[in-house]
Amino acid sequence: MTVKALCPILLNSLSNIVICEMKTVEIYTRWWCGYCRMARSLLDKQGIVFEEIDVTFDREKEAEMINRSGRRTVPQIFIQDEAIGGYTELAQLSVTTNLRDLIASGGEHHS
Ligand SMILES: N[C@@H](CCC(=O)N[C@@H](CS)C(=O)NCC(=O)O)C(=O)O
Repeated sequence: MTVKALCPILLNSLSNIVICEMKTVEIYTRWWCGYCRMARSLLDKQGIVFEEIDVTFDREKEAEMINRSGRRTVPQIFIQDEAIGGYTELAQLSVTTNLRDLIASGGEHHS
């Protein structure tokens, strides 16, 4: 799924805001999870909009997370359906890659 969003860094010559497509960012969490808090905070600080899926009391979504990621720990983060990993992997990725560029249309992620 692709979300249409305002891309604030792209302005055309007339200073009109250009609508661009951003990659979907999803994060599976549990409410008590410290790594989830850190992952949300990192994304928030970079101004990245994400969809949070709280699996604390949701066995179906938890099964979906395990099925998609092959992992049982939270958080599990996906960028445009690609499994990024947990907070540790997201933090590492943010050191080597500009996450905002990554999620902007045309951004590439090489793992
Ligand atoms: N290295 C992982 C650590 C994730 C982790 O340990 N998450 C805890 C919650 S904060 C968890 O899911 N624990 C339950 C378990 O290990 O089964 C990351 O950075 O996401």
